Amino acid sequence: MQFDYDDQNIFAKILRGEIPNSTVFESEHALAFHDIQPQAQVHVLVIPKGPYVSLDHFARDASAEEQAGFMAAVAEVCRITGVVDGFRAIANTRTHGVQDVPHFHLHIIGGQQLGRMLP
Ligand code: D5M
Repeated sequence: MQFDYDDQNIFAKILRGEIPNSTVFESEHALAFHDIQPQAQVHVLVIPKGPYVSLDHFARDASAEEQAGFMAAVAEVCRITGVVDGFRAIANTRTHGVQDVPHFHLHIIGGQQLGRMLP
C-alpha cells in the first residue's frame, strides 16, 4: 500500500502553526487539541507530528519512539480530561471509514455516557 501525504491538509497547517488550535497537550512526537465540532463533552484529537496519513500508515512506518510518544500523549489526554469512567477512541480511515482530514488522528470522546455505535 502506498501512502501519499498531502502537507496542505489542515492538521499539517496546525502543526506548522499556520492556523490556531486549542491545545490540550503537546510533546516531541504528538499534539492533542480540542475538536472544533465536539460530539461529546470531551472530544480531543491526538495527532502524531510526523507525516502519516492514517492509523495503518502510522502503525507500519512510524518508529517505535514515535509510536510510544503518541501513546504516551493519549495517556496524558485521558489523565488531563479526567475520563475515568471511560471513553471511545476512534481512528476514521480513508473512504469507508469516512476520514475527512488525511493526517492520522485519534478521536478521544467521552465525559458523558455514550451510545452504542452502529456501522
Ligand atoms: O474528522 C476530522 C475531525 O477534525 C472532525 O471531527 C472536525 C475536526 N477538525 C477539522 N478542522 C479542525 C480544526 N481546525 N481544529 C480542530 N478540529 C478540527 P475525520 O472524519 O476523523 O477526519
